[in-house]
Amino acid sequence: MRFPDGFGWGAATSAYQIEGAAKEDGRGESVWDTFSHTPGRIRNGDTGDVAADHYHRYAQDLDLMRDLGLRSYRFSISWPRIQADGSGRPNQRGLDFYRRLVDGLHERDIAPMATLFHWDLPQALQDAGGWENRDTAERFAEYADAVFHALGDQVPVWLTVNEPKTVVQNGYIFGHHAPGFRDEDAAYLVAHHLQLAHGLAVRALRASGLTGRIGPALNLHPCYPADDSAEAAAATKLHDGYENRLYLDSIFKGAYPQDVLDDRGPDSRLVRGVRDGDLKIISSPVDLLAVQYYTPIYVTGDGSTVRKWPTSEAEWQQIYPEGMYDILTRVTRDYGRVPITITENGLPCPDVPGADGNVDDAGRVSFLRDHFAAAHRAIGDGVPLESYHVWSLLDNFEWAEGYEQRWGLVYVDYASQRRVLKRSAHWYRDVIRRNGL
Ligand code: GCO
Repeated sequence: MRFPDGFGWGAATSAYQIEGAAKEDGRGESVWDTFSHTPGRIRNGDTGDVAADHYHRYAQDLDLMRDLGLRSYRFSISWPRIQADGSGRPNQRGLDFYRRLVDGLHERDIAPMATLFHWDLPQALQDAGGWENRDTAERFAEYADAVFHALGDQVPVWLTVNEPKTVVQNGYIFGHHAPGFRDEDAAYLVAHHLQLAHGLAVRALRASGLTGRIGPALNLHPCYPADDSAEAAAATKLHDGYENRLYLDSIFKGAYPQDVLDDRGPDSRLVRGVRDGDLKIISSPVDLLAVQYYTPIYVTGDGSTVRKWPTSEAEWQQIYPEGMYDILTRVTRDYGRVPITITENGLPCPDVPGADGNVDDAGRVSFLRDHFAAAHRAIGDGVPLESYHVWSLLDNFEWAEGYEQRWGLVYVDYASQRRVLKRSAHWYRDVIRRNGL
């Protein structure tokens, strides 16, 4: 099974999950600093203060990437490193770190792919209303502009907002991610402002005169009816609206899905918050779509969800490689042949080094093999998929789960910060070398 020549095999991380160095070189606080330091929010009271200490060990981590043969590395830029309180003159020391990282990638022939926002909103902006405040989208465009000017000559691909849906659902509906609210009406206004931020960043890149490509990073969930009833079919359609079309239709069709708007109602903060011209901004043409696929969703007639497949250590994740094929082909069918990159796919495994020091994550190898095969089949059926980033390069801070779940190709011994290539990393290196399975 061979992939197209030049296929971009890669791995992904995000700033708060790996960097540590929470107080260094002028970095300000983000909502995740606040949230993780709030007792009871994170498993075992873990925080990202040190994480995988990547801020100090990035050179060694770059060497690991080279040893793996990665062709692409997707990372995120920490907004509070660039603007400690979310506005004003950029912090040169923060920019310098990413400059060193990007230069180091080029020296090793690895293409950088930079995400502008992976959830670490400067706390000062949260104090001013966060994503409920429309002004935050404007602040984001200014921050993006500063980053484009500092790094744009060396970064070929930009991703705007990582998984807006997760901020909406986990941050504002369920409350188990920062900022930890439970306010559904606010949540969908937040969705709009995150989308607006995305569109304004796309425009800022175009206005900069730089040649880089840019797109959104969306976690998409194929939704299936849990049974054959008409009720389940109808509930699945609306569920798909909330999970997928709310973000895809706005960006690629310039309109929010009517069924979701109707379901929110005319008095909702979402419907009242959309101003003339907003959808024009949100649907500013993008160069690519980044898809993150982890799990399918099965919907019953009453709109609740059920599981059909075994889960990983993450109880929300059912292992279903066909879902990868379904979501990729569906996006191409419904939204046209925009180039696609997979920016996340992976699973947590119970990774423990054996007596010989090796980490035998056989489950990750078979998971990745099956998902690569599904992606390959989608390419064969016409999906313009150009790259694939495994989540994650390193074990890291898995948000509310702290350090308990290990998602990396590379094991991190947090006490010593020693890195060990897991069996899956060795296997992946061979996949990349052969450009296939
Ligand atoms: C994301 C993801 C990552 C997670 C991964 C495993 O939004 O990009 O949430 O940050 O660590 O998806 O849950």
